[in-house]
Amino acid sequence: MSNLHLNYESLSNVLDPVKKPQYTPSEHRSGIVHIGIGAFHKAHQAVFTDDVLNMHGGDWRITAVSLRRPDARDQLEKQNSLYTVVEKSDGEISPRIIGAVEKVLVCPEDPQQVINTIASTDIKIVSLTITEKGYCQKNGTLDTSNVDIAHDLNNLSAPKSMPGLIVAACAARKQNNANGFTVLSCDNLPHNGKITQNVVMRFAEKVDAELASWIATHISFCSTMVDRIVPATTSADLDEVKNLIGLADDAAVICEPFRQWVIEDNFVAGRPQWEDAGALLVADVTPYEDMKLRLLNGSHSALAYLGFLSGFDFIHQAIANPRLLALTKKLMDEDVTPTLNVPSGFDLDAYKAIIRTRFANSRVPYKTTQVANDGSQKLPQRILAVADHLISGGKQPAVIPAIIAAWFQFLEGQDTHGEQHTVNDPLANTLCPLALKHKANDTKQVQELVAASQIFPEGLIANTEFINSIEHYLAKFHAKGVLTTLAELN
Ligand code: CS2
Repeated sequence: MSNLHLNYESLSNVLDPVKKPQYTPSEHRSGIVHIGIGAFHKAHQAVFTDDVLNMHGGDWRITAVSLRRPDARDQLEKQNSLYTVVEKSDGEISPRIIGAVEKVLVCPEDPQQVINTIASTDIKIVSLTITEKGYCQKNGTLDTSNVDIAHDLNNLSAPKSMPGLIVAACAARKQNNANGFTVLSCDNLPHNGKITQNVVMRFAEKVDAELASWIATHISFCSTMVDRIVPATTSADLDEVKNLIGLADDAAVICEPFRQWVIEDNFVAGRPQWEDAGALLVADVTPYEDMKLRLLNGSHSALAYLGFLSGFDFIHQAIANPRLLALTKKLMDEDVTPTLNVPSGFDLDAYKAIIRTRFANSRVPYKTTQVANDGSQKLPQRILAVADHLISGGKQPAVIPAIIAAWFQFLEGQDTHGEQHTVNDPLANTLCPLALKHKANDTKQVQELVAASQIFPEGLIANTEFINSIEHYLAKFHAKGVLTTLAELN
């Protein structure tokens, strides 16, 4: 087996029947800067864009930016930024080489280069997958107590945050009398375009009122709903890819065949014809966002916490458990469905069933701990918004208190056998010591975590029945474990 890496030179050696770019990547320039080059971007937006390049060509390749680490650049640089995406499900393995990424820039190494790149009029779109916490927001607007924001307000030539980088690039673009661009948020937040606009505008207002007004007239912010299950790549995946393509690829990603992208169509400087690659361009993405965040991501988080506490390492194992499957169905049907505004003609039952089948795909193993990361950033839109909606309409949620109780127990950082696990969450230093300290007092643990997390809407905090129900589950989970408790519930 060759030790040669995938790159422009070795591309012709890629084994059949692996699909390759139908265009010559080096002949196409970047029209997009993408901030946050993780596995998800490589298997989602970059694939849609690669499809468009295959069909129509154009200067729509992607210059990716990493705001933190050099890893993605180091993997891709030696490969001329080519990499493999392998779609996997039972009975299907479909590898293809993606040529849409032109290069990766590492912001901390040369922030000015990144600013100048976005300031160039070649760039029509700046897209984002920076995870929920990358928005530096609180209640939908800029969190000025965030350390990166405080840093950037004083050091705009070397920004660390997304709002800082976009505002610095806009200042350079304005200086050049250049036109505007579109910011396209691709993270799992509701109204992600609006949130991006809010944080960028608040940041700009703090820097310079004239710049803020330039941004208001020249930059558009589009919301999108993105969907594809893309776990972190493992070294076993890389070995498999090497066999499939006949070359080494350190940047390969594995994903499910399913992909969906719903995009608010409000571009000020043009866009690739993503609709030809299957994207849905709409005036308002809200109904799609709500369905996806609450049904898919909400159930994913439920399976992550309850599944992890039941001893399951992977989501496909958790959903194979009849009690966890029953809870997931209850969450979807009884709690989430009444909160949705379903577009006419949309088959919601089929959508829910497909999500459960996707979770069961054991060929794309997704760790419960990966979904469990950053709960304080994910649960507000996935779970708490649903409970708030129901309770403000006078209805108690059927299973949401159990999911919150599982999150609280997860924050203790040790399982029922006393085995330790790491909690990755920006609020871990605040929440984990409290969870552990009050482990033996369920009432106190709930009170303290609800208060300290600052993510519970007022209506939930004030609803005694709801809070009591979280306590009730927590006490049972502590006493009997999750699966025994759920057996009694069903
Ligand atoms: C997951 C998502 O890790 C997580 O929080 O829920 O990454 C999920 O896999 C994607 O949103 C699917 O589109």
